[in-house]
Formats: sequence, C-alpha cells, structure tokens
Amino acid sequence: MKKTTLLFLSMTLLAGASLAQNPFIRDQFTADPTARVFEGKVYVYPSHDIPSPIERLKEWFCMADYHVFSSENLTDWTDHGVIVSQDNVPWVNPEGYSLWAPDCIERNGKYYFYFPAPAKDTLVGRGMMTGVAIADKPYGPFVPQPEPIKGTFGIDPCTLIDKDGQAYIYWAGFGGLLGAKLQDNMLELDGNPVAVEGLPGPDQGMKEGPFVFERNGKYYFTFPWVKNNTTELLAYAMGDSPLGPFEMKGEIMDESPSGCWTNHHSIVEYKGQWYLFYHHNDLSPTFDKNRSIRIDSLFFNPDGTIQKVTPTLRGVGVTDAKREIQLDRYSRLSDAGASIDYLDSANTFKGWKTILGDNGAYVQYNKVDFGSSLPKTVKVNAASATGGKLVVKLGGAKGKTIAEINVPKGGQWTETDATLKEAPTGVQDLWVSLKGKGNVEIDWMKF
Ligand code: FUB
Repeated sequence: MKKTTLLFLSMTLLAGASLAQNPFIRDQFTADPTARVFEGKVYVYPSHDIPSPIERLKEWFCMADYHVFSSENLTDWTDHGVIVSQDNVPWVNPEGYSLWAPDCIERNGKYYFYFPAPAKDTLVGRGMMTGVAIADKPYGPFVPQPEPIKGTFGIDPCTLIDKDGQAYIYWAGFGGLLGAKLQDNMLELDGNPVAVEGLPGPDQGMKEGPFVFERNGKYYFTFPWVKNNTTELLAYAMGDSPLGPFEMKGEIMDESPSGCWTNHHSIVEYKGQWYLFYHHNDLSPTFDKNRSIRIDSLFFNPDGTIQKVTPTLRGVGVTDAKREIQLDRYSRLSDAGASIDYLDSANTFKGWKTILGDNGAYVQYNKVDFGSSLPKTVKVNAASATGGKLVVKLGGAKGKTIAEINVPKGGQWTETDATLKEAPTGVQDLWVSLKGKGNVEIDWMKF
C-alpha cells in the first residue's frame, strides 16, 4: 500500500470532534488558521503547535504536521487528522519541526495545500520554502510534491484566485511581504515576485502572515503588524488589484491584552456572514508558542472598510440547550464577584469553570438554542464549599426567571437538577447569577 494511502487511512481512524466557542479546538494546540469554504463547509487549515520534543525548539515554535478541521455550523468541528507531516515530504527536513502557517485553495476540482517548511540542507540550502500538496478532496489525502516552489524563500504562504482565473501567491520573505502570479499548474511562479507596495516595511514592524481576499471588486491585504513595538495586532490595506499598490486603512484587532506575541488570521464569508479566524494562547497561558485558534464575526462599513473586531470567548454559532453549555465561554461577566479559571491548571485541556462568589455576581451566555422540545428541567455541574442558590433567567438581568437551583454544600463536582418554571423555546440568551451569600463554581449547565 502507498504511504499516502496509509496516511489517509490512519487520519480517518484518528478523526475526532471538537466543540464551539473560543478557542474552538480544545484537544490540541492550533495556530495560524486559514479558513476556506469548500463543498458548502468551512475548512480550517491551521499550524499544529506542539511542546518541543527537541532541545533546540524548547522555547520556540515547534510543529511536525498539519491537521485539517471542518464544520457546517461553526459549532461542531471535525478533525480529519494529519494531512501533511514533515516525515512525508521528500524535500522537507524531517528534524526541522517548523511547519508554519499554511493555506489551501481549490482549482478545477483539485485542492492545493501550501505550506512553509525548512528544506533539507543538501537539497536547496537552508531556510524555509513553500511546499505544495495536492488532493481531490479538501480533507485529503494530500500528495506532497517532490520539490518546493522555486523562488519562494520565506514563510506564511497565502493564495488568491482572482475573478479572471489568475492565481496569486503571497508570502513573507526577505525584505517584506512579497506577491507573485502562479502558473496555471499552481506549482510554479509566473514571473518574479514583487514587493507589495503601500504596506509598512520590515523596519516598521512588518513581519509575516499575509492574508489577501477580494470583496466587491476591492482587494484587502491583511496582516499581523508589530506596530507599537510590542506584540502583533491585525491590520489591513486596500487596493484595486491583487498585487497592489495598497493603501493602509486601519486595524482589525488590537494586540492581545495577555501578551501573546503572535496573531495570525484569515477572513472568510460563510452563509452571508464574514468571520475572522485568529489565534491566542488560551490553553497555554505561560508559553505563547502553544496557541489555540478562535473565530469571531467581522463586519464591513458601507464604504468597504473593516470594523475592528473585539475578541470574545463566546465565539460564534448557536449552542444546543440539550448539550453541556460552557458558561465560562461567556458573553458577559459581572465586574464584581465573578471570575473564570481552569478546571485543572495542570491540564488546561480539561477546560474552564465559572466562579460566582458574591451575591448578584452573574455570567451571561448568548445564543442557546432551546428548539421546540419544551425541556422540563435544568441540570448544573457545580461545586460549592458553602452551598448556594443559582438563579437562571432568559434574556439578561431583567429577563424572566426560569429556574432556581440549590447547589448543595460540599467541595465535589455534583450534578444538580431543578424543575423549570416555564419551558423556553427558540434561541435565547442565558443569564445565571448567585442569589445570596456563598461561592459556587460551575462547570456546565444543560436543559
Ligand atoms: O506559527 C509560526 C509563525 O508564527 C507563523 O508562521 C507566523 O505567522 C506566526 O504566527
């Protein structure tokens, strides 16, 4: 059996699912998400950060392979497993552990996966180059090409197919962000790369991560930018043609308040809504080279400029009321008496909890779908050393109370049920507060 077939079989067997909210992949580290719409679903091609198995990269980015994830509702994500690994690309250094930010694009029914990787010294010399792997489906199996694309020294490839069918590739190379036409075979440059005009230069904090897209005849050149000599914010320029020149327009997302040094993103329209995919180090608070990917909605102004996106934990998509609602991925949290913490700081992959420690402290979680099934009870998984009463409302602080739950005294996680005063229907915002004294930690709630 061919190696690629074996790889595909193993990835199908390994496929698993992850849930919504931010970050939206919770069983591994992920970064640099490029989202694309293929076959009516969103496919996300991220980098796959791992704690380094080799000394040289212990304090740096370390990646040995790529997974691809897909979703139809932006809530339930399927992991299709490993699509490319440093061990199955002939020109890639199998000890490089530096498979950085990738992209994937469809042309004439074929899927072209572009990725930066360190070449074997003996083949093309030191440094990162752009490889391509080709598949008949967005999730593979991908067959890596025997050689990287000539003339693409650098990182973070991004592709665009213009309305006239011409394909372009962009990347961060020596001296700034570069762009070039791709030949019809999608495997070779068509002419020399050009330095993209109208962007900040490397001496002004331009580093990496271009993402280019077209909307209503305008081309958006978006990129992470170390504008203020601190960490990366996301910014953009607009122009009238794929290779520019571009004109700087503004910022899409501020620097991370928690100090994660990188950000890296993509922007995609799906079912009439635009989304920003980006990353943060949610699952690795003390080491920002192990990152996690996120989604938030993005909006344009009538003149085509982009409104700044405020990062959220709630993310996007609707949460089914019958499933565990992770209130800690909240839409709002009271300023006083409420906080979020890991369930187990020694294993962040277990997720988070909401802590309500003052009379009136609350958490709000928007877009819970109750459908039309008329639930009779609510269940909370909570722990409370003091015991405490939770009030559950719909629509916010002034909304209707639908339940009161008495969480028993005792330090252990306990599932407690309460009868609903009335059965909610449709999509509702959930509001949960502590009534009276006490301290209640909530893992999840469901109806
Ligand atoms: O993930 C490794 C590198 O970090 C990416 O290639 C950059 O864009 C930055 O996110």
